[in-house]
Order: sequence, then structure tokens, then C-alpha cells
Amino acid sequence: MLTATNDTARGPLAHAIVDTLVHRIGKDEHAALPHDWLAATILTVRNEIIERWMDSTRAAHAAGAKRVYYLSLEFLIGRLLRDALANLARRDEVAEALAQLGVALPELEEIESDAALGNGGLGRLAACFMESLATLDLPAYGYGIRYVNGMFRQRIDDGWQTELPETWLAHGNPWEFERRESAYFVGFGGEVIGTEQGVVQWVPAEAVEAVAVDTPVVGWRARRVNTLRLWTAISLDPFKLEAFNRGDFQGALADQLRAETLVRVLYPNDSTAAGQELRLRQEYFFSSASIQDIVRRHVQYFGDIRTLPDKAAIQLNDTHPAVSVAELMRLLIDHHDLSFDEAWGITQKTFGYTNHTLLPEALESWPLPLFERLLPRHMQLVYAINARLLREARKADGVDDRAIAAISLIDEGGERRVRMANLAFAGAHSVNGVAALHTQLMKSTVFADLHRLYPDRINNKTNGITPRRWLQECNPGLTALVREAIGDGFSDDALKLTALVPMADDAAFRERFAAIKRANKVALAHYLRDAMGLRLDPDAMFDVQIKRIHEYKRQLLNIIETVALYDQIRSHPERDWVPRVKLFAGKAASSYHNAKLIIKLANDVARRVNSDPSIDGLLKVAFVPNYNVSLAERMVPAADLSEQISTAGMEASGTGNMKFALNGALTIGTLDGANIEIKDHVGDDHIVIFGLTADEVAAKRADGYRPREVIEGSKELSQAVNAIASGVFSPDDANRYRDLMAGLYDSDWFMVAADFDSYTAAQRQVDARWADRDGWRRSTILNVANMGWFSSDRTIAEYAREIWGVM
Ligand code: T68
Repeated sequence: MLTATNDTARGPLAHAIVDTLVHRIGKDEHAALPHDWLAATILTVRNEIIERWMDSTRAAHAAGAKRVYYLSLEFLIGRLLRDALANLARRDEVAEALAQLGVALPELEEIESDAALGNGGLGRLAACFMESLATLDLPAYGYGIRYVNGMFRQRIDDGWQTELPETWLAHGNPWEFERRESAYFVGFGGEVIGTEQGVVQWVPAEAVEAVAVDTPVVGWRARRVNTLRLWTAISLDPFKLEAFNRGDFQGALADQLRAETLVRVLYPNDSTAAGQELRLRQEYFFSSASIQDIVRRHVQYFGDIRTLPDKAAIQLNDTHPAVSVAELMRLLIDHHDLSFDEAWGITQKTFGYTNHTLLPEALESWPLPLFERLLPRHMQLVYAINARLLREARKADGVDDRAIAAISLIDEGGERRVRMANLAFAGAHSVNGVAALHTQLMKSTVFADLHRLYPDRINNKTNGITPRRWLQECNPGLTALVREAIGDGFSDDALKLTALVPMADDAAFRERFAAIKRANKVALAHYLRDAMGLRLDPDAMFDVQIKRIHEYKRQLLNIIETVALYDQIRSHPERDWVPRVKLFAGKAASSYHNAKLIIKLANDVARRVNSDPSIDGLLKVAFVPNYNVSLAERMVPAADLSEQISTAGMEASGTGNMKFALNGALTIGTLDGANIEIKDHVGDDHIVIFGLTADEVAAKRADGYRPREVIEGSKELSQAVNAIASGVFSPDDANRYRDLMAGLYDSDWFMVAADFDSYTAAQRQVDARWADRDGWRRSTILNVANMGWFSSDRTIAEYAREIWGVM
């Protein structure tokens, strides 16, 4: 902290912050700790946001506007203060006021905890979308769960991942507003009874109360402030006095415990369906509360539930909220007395569904007995929807029994299960993929039969990222340079970044661009020195792979290539090697054995390589612990090379790929997900592509791929794999990687061996480009210039026009 200044130098904002500190936090300036200053600052800034917020809500109401509802079990929003100040254009002013109080704003920003209510790309996409919705002045609500513990904190102990609970609420959360008045009952279990009037009634065996907790989301230039409404759970009868008096202390608190458990923790699996009862309970809890809230608001504002699709667009972020389809049907039929057909028409017109993966293990399906026990009324409705769907299917040409089985909401192969993707598809008028290739593959694989039946339903909305957080806030140096070169227009319309194209040929601009990249690398190097004792040369190439650890993302390919490179450097020290720093970061799902082993391998390789004096520091390897949004904000601006090397056909889109390119890194990548569209925008000469295409991967798998032959046919690859397998990097446990490497020989589902030679060649091409300093800078400037299309403003505008009908 700076030293405090005297009272006379203080302006009104400084006085307001002190006033908040005293009257809201209950501390005086001398007793205040950094977290007290942070809370006082947020509460002061919040006042301005609240006024915009109420204006936004009133304006939407007065206009009778259609609202967008984004239902997502994950919102990976990260820190909020810097984002809010930037979008309010108040950062300098607040920094100045705090300086008058002897407090440094950057230090406060640094201690704000990350709201990590998401696993990875899917949750971060939801956060970017919320910001773009507000920026485009669209009335929208995000709906999710206020997890007490978000994504776990990762510690690396002796190279192994340890998971610790993330306590993001430890210092309270000054951004949120609890709305006790917006509360709904959510039932579970019990039975369905038919009354004499033919009315169906669900009598749940248990119920919790969902209570809304609202966070304002500020759009760029504070044009609009929308609401992120996260549900928390309380028990209806929190403390059973009668049980307590009997001495049954646990019984007295049992209901409360059950309610708290519902919202206790985010499931930390990405790309895998969780499959436990608690997960289905979470999904239904937040879906039911959200749908009840939407229906209540609609009826209150517009009177007639039949006009719901004109006034509400509900987007399902993956299948996690898909039970909402059945929940809306239930409310329309059982509570609003609509016929099944009328209810179905309204439901389909209201919902859109976004798919984020084709991986079979990620496609949610629930054992039918579990679904029926927990949600008996919804089970009946799923059967009724299915009957209607299959009736329609049988009427269509060329639909045979195999197609019927694939279309059905019930998977009958083995233990019967409810297929949530099919339910979401059937219940929505729009089903979208998140990049062009992914959408094509949806049509030809997972949804092929549904697509034949409803050929207009699947559409593409290529993902985007918000350029506020992912350029302006995380990379102020580059932002200032761009502003100086082309004016400020790009900050309202990212497509205007193309005005930078001619600057790529301007030698003086290239120098300044390179100096900013270097400064970002120096800053990251200092951070990593303090955080983990690493010493990095900022003039080496920073080669970065940061994302969830998953076999399909192929961190293993990168590590094996690193081992091969290490070997080459040792064998040929006389060659002109490009100094490289290989940085990895990412979390592994706690139950994902191979992913955890890959983290250990990265750390084992790092230890060996970094302590080998014979390579003279030409190669450094590091695994940076606890990857999260804040760490990404540091690493992305400092990267030279962006590793986007998934097995083609497996990464639906990727969004990290966009963040790096926008910040002036060159991409090495496969023709997968949005990499393909990035290549189309930045130009073939300004990206390094390698490896099999999605079609080639599929063909190879179908033809009986024999990785053993591939490995044995490549000297470099077999040497690297055998070194790892035989314990060169794990002398303390020589067998540690034996099975992992054997898996490459025997099956290699992710085509690591098949793509290895092509990847190595691409890496040497990267080295050659790096050696041409002007060429490298030209390419990376052209990346920045041509990445404007990947703004989430463009993505949201497409959703708004083509799916939601609100623009
Ligand atoms: C990601 N999916 C895709 N899933 O993998 C990525 N899954 O290609 C894409 O860019 C991104 O979505 C945004 O569209 C995920 O992040 C999960 O996190 C997840 C969580 C729970 C269950 C299944």
C-alpha cells in the first residue's frame, strides 16, 4: 500500500469510499485491511452500477421488450472489479481517489477472488456472452447456481495435482444482492396423482426453496446493466424444533444440510457427464427455479402465458438445463391448463439449445429409474413428448427401426436411460454448434437422424470472446498502441481492428509491437519467479498450452515433442536452436487418471530439462499451478506461440485459441474447431497448421490404425516414447509412465503417434519463422488485425437475429 495523504488532497470519490468503509464495513482508515478497502471500493462503484441497472430494467419493462434467458450450470466470470471499472470508464478516476487514500488500485484488483463457477470453455463462454449481451443493449438474464465452492484450487505437490476447495466467498461478496422475495419451491420425488377433474398433480416428497442472488453485469460503456441471477437453496423448515427438543440434533438440521448440499460445489468434470443423483438434482433445481421465475415475470408483465415465445427466448447452454423443457411443459399443462399440443408449440418456440461437444462420454443421459424416482411428473411428460416425436418420425420417409432407436428420447440399448441431448433437440426450435466444423459433425454424427427429420433446426454460431476482458483489460500496452495507430473505433467495433493491416508493413510499428510483447513477457517472468521460483529469459519464445487437461487436447503430444526436442538439442548442441520456454497450465478432473498422470509427466520432464546444464538454458519447461481466469489474463498477453493441437474433430470450438491470436501470438494447430475459421481470417501464411483432418482421423480409425507401426517407423518418436516409458524422467518410479506409453502403442485413440511427425515438422517451421524477426512480427500483427470477427459481440448479434429474434 502507498502511504496515506492528507485530507485536503481528497476529492469527493475518495470521501465516498471512506464513508463506505466506515458506515458499511465498520472500519476506520487506520484499521482497514486490504480486503476492507476492496469491499469499500466495490460498494462505492456499485452505487453507480445500480442506477444504470434499474434504468435498464425499467426501460425493458416500459418497452415491453422480449428478454433473453441464458440458462447455464456454469458462469466462469473471474474477477469483476477491473471489468466493471473498465466498462464504466471509471478506472483512472477510482485509481486516483484510492491513491489519495494511500491505496493502490492494482493491489486491490489483485486480491479480489476469482468467481470460478465453471470448468472451462463452456463456463467462460457464458461469461463472455453475458458481457456482450449487456454491451449490445439486449435485455437478458443469466441463470445459474451460486456454488459455495467453485472450481477447485489446484496445488502441485511433488509434481502431482492436489485438489483443494476454492473458498471464493471467504471475504463475502460485495457484488451480490440476495432477493429473498424472489424465491420458489422446487420439489423432488413423491408421486403423481390424478384428481377427479382429470387434473394431474405432482406431490413431491421433499422440497427446497430456491432464493435468487443477483449480480449486475455491466456492458461496455455501461450502455446497459443486466442481471446474472444465481440460485441458492434454503430448507423450508430449516430447524425442526420438535426434533431438536427430542435430542435429535442431526435430524433437526437434516433438511438444511440437504439444501446446502445442493449448491455446495460445482462438479469439476469437464467433457464428461457426472452421472450422480446430486448432479441431476442440481440441474433440476436451477432449471425449475429459472423457468418458474421466467413464467412468473411473463404473466406479471404480459398477462397471457400463450405469448411467452414472443417475449422470452430461453437458451440452453448444453444439456445441463435440458430438463427445463419438461419443466416448462409441466407448468404450462399442470398450472396453466394448456393442452399438451399447445404447450409443446410454446415450448419449442421458446427454447434454443447449444451443443458443445460430440464426445460420447459427455452426452448426458440419466438412468430411467433415477429420473423417474426424482422427477415422476417429468418422466410422464418425457414419455408423452417421445410418443409424439416417434409418431412424427414414423410418418417421415426412410425412417427405419435403427433411426427410430437413435431419435428416441429413451436409450433402450442396455439399461434404459433418458437422453438429454435428444430432449433438448426435440424441445427447441434451434439447435446450434459452436464452430463451423463442429456444426457439420453434429449433422453427420450425433444428430444425423434427428437432422434428417428436422433439417432446418441445426445451425452454426461460431464462438467468440469479449475483447474488453481479453484485449483491453488484460493487455493495456497493446491496446494503447492500437489506439494510437488506428484510433479508438475498434473498442466499439472489433472489426475495425483490420485498420491495423497496413501497420504490419511499418517497421517502426513492428518494433513497438514487439516491445510491448516483450514487456508482457517480462511481467509474466517476474510473476512466475515470485510465484514458483522460475527464471525465464524474456527473449526466448514463450510457447504456451493452457486449458483443461484432456487426452483429446493432447498435452501429451506437446510433452513428447518437448522430450524429442530436448534429445535433439543434447545431440546437436552446435545447431542454431531457438531458445524456448514451454509453459503448461490446466486442471485435471479429480477422477481422470491419465490427465493427472500427464500433469505429473509435465512436471517430471520440467525437472529434468531445467536442471540439465548441457542444454545451456535453450529449453525450459514449466507447469504453472492453479490455472484460472486471472492466470489466463497474465499468460495470454505474454505468449508467442499458442498451442491448439487437439485431435481433429474433437474440440468443438476452443476459445483460448481466439484469445491468443487476438493478443499477438502465432497459432500452431490442427484443422479443428474454430482453428479452421481463425486460419480463414488471419490467412494461411500467418498460422501453422499440421496433422490429420477430421475426415482423415475418422477414416484412419475405421481402417484399423496401427500406432505401433507408426511409432516404430519414427526414430525420434520411438526414442522419446521409450525414454518416457523406461523411466528416464521418473527415476524414482521407473514404471510410472509405462502404461501411459503402452496405450500409445496399442490403441492411441487420440492419434498422438499419427500426428507426431507432422507436429515436429510444424514446430521446426515455427523456429524458422521465429528466426525471421520481421516476418514473425508481421504475422502476429496480422493476427491481431484480423481477429475482430471473433468478438463475442458478433456471436451474440448472430444469436439475437437468427435464434432469439431480438435484434
Ligand atoms: C467446451 N466444453 C468445448 N465443457 O470443449 C470447447 N462439459 O471446444 C468450446 O469452445 C467450449 O465448450 C465453448 O463452446 C466445455 O467446456 C464443459 O466444461 C463441461 C462441463 C460439464 C460437463 C460437460
